[in-house]
Amino acid sequence: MANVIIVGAQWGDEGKGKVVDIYTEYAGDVVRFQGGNNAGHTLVVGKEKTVLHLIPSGILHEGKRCIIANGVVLDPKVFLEEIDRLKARGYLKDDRQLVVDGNTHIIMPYHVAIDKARESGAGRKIGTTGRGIGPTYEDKIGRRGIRFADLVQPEVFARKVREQLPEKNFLLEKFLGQPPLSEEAIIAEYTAYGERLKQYLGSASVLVNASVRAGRNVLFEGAQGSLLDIDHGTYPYVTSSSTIAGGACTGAGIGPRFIDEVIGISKAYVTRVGEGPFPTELNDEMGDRLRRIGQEFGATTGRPRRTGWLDAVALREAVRLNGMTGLAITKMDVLNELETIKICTAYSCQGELLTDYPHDLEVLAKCQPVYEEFEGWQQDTCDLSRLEDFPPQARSYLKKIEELCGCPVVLVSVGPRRDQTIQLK
Ligand code: 2SA
Ligand code: GDP
Ligand code: MG
Repeated sequence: MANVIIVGAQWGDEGKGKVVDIYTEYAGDVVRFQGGNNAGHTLVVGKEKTVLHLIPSGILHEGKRCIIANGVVLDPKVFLEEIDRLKARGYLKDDRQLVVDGNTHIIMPYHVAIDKARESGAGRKIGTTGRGIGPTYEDKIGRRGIRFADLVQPEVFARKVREQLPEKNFLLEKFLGQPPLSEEAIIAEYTAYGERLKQYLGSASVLVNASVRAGRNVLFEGAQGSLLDIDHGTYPYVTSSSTIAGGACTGAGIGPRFIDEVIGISKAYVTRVGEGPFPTELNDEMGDRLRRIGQEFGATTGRPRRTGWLDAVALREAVRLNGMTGLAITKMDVLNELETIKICTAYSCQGELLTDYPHDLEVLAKCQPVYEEFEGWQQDTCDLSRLEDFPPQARSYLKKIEELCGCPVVLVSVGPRRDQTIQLK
C-alpha cells in the first residue's frame, strides 16, 4: 500500500467510510479533498457506530493525521460539533491530529439559506442535502468566497462578510422570499468559531507532499460518488465538486505522479439519493427489499435511498473516469437471501445496444437496462473471512463484475464491521 485515492464508484454511500477506516492502518495521513458535510461516512467498530460528515474517516486511529484539504467546503459549526462529539467519546486526544487548509472555503449561513430556499421553491429540484454545498462552491468559482484563513482573522472575516452580505440578502429577500440575515450576528457567531478553530490551520499541500517524500503513505478519502461528479456525473443532478480521483490532486495540492493506486468502492447493487436518472432503479417489492435489508437511508439527512440492480455500464464509466486500479465490493451480504440477482450489462436505446454510459440525459431517459440473471447463493456470508469459503454463486458474481468492468476486485465487504472484510490484495 502506498498513496491511495479512495472514491465512490456509484452515486455515493458505497461504504467509503468503512473502507477508509480499514486502509488507514497502512497510512500516515488521511485527507478529505472535496465535498463537505453533505457526506455521511459510517464506521462501525465493535458495537460502536460513528457517522462522520467532515472529519476524515481515519480519525478513530490514534496518531493518524487527518487533513481537511483546500477542495473541501467547511461549515464551522458542524465541524466544531463533530470535534466535540469525538472528544466526548475519547477520540482526538491530540488536536495536532487534525489540520484544516487555509484555502478551504467556508459554508456561511446564507449558503445554507439559499440552498434550502431553492430546493423548496417552484424551480427544478436536485434533491440536495440542504447543507449549502452548491452555493458555497458557486462563490468559490465566482471568486467571492470566504476561506478558513479568513475565518481565523477577525478583521479580515468581518470585512468579507460586510462585502458579501448585501448581495446575498438581496437574493434571499427579493428572489427567494426569505428573511434577510444580520451582518453583526453572523460576524459575532463566526468570529467565535474562528477563535476556537485557528489551532487547526495548516497547509494540506505542504503536509501531504512532505509525507509522500518521507514515505509516510497518504490516503485520500473521496466523498459522494463518481456519477455525482460536477463534470462527469449526471449533470445537473450532481454535487458541486470533483468527486473523481483527479479531484484529489487539485483538492489537496499534490501532483498525479505521486498517486499509486485508485480504489473505487461499489455496492453489490446500486443506490441513489436525491433526484436524477437511475436506469436500473427498482420501484417494486425487490427495491423495497434491498432498502430494508441494506438499511438504505441517508447518513446525513435520513432520506430513504432509491435502490436497484448493479449497473455495469455505469460502473465501467467510473472505472475509466478514475483510472481505477482496484474495486472494493461492499454489501455482498445484502444479497444473501435473494433467489435471483441481476446485473445490467448494457442499455437498449431505441433499438440500439449501448455499452457506454450516455451523457445526454434525454438519451439516458430512453434507455432500458439489458440484464444478465444469476442464481442467488441464499446462504449467510456475514462471518466469512476467506473468498475460498464463499458460495460458488457469490464467487461467480464477483468474477462477472471483474469481467464486465475490466478491473480486479481487491476487497469484499460482508457487513458494516471492520472484521467483516476480506482483503484480496
Ligand atoms: P448536495 O447537497 O448539493 O451535495 O446535493 C447534490 C446531489 O448530491 C447528492 N449527495 C449525496 N448522495 C449520496 N450520499 C450523500 N451523503 C449522505 C449520505 C446523503 C443523505 O451519506 O447518506 O444523508 O441524504 C450525498 N451528499 C450529496 C444529493 O443527494 C444530490 O443528489
Ligand atoms: P459512505 O458515504 O460511502 O461512507 O457510506 P454510508 O456510510 O453513507 O453508507 C454505507 C452504509 O452501509 C453504512 O451504514 C455502513 O455501515 C454500511 N455498510 C458498509 N459496508 C457494509 C457491508 O458490507 N454490509 C452491510 N450490510 N452494511 C455495510
Ligand atoms: Mg454516505
